[in-house]
Amino acid sequence: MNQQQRSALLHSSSLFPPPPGVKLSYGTAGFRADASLLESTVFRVGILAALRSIQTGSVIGLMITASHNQVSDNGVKIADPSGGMLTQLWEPFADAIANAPDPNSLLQLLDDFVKKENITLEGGPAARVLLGRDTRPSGASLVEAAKQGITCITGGTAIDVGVLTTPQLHWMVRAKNKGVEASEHHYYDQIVTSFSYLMDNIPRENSSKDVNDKLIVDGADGVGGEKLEKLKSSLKYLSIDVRNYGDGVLNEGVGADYVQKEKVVPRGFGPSDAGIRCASLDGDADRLVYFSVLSNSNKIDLVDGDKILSLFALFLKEQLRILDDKANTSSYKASLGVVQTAYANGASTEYLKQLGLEVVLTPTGVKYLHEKAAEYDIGIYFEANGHGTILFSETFLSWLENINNELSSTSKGSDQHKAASNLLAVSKLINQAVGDALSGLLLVEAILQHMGWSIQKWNELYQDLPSRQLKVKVVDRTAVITGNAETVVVSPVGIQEAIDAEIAKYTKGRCFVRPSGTEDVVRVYAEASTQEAADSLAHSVMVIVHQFLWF
Ligand code: G16
Repeated sequence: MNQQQRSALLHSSSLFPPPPGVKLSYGTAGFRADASLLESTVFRVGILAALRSIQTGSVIGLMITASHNQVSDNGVKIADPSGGMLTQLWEPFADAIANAPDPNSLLQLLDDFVKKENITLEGGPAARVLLGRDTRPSGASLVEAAKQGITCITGGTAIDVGVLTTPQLHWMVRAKNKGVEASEHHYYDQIVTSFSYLMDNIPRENSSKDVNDKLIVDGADGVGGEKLEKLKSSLKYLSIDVRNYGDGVLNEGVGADYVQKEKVVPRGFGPSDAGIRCASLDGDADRLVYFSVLSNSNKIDLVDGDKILSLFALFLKEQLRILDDKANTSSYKASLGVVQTAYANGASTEYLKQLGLEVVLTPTGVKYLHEKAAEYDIGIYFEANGHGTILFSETFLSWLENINNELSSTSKGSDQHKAASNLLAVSKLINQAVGDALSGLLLVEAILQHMGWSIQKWNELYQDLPSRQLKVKVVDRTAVITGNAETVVVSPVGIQEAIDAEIAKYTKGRCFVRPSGTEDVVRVYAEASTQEAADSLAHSVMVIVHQFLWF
């Protein structure tokens, strides 16, 4: 690192002192905290993004969002060249620089890292970072801090793409690095075109069945609702009523996280919506759940990420089966795998296994699920909270393109041709970079129309086991260390035995605890044969967590 670069780093970082006594960690999805604590962290993540861009010779993304968290929080995360999450190999360095106490120690860390990673700061490619934010009021000033971080690396360019959903930013990073058009307009163009294509391919006999074109969407008073309100007029065959698209407080009594955890209607919904298909996005539109309002009540029938996954799996499996029936093409046995976390309802995992699918569990966090799903030709991953997508391997996609071309000339319009083109359309509609509520919603809608299914019929695929999730405030959540895809607690010693003894009291009892990576709490998840039992198991385990961790 030359003297000019050192001075620039020392000078700029002195303008962004870290808040005293605060220790931050990159967590499940980047750094998250009260927005007032984040300027220094975001500035430093700007530097990190610039270094990552130089090292990879690619465009990197930096997103300012705290997604489902309350509006006073904010956060920052990096999108790698593929559009996926920052490589986990860089997370310890992200933690180290975020917590460096002063400009000199920050400079020392950067100097060592640049040498260790062979990052060429002079004469190599210049850093290019796409910078997006959600609608949080604190976002604009944090974007300025990020710009300072990016540009204090010599030659670094920050490209401010404004207010976007998190998945849109990830999509743009991926598109830019593939050398294709990458604006927000191109994102809409791609999803609207592939959605229309799937809708046009619907078997006629299904078009007038139980499913209608009306959908009500809760936008969480965030960026997703705002974007969908603009997008909806370009969607043929679908009539969308968007509620909560910006007038109320972000994520307060609204949004996918609220609906999934509380299992009640979000603000602005009520008994008059009973029976209608409804969906809810989270604050930055990377999660999606569906629900229907129960008559004369504020309760809902929740259709969560597990059921979205099951719907996608059924549809894709069917398209592969139809394609497989074709005898006169070079066959390709595509591997289809499903990835879930410990939060997946036990009934969903059993259902997916009964379909003959390979189901794998990973720890919570898209970064883990995505990595696993990428091992298949078609990897479907979903968290119960509605975060997920479908990944297609390059090898499978190029085989599919060839078969589709061949079928288009030999048997255009045949079932096999439609199956091949449906699969291609799904791969273009669904975000290949990260879970995306907008494109996920369009795929759900297209598949329901294909099946001719109402939301009630979809929900009957299997019966969820009753479950309960609780948050427990403790002194230090990092004291909880888990293993085996977060299904057991390794430390503090003795807590797992106490939890197991509690679980043994319940029919179909299952329970686990883990530290949240986005909020300062320990999460408890319990499942049992009745709602009362699930509630009681969750509460008993909450008491155990307090006993072991409130010291
Ligand atoms: C983020 C992650 C998700 C994770 C969620 C909750 O979602 O992207 O993978 O499930 O946090 O994580 P935790 O339980 O560790 O707090 P989002 O929508 O907030 O970005």
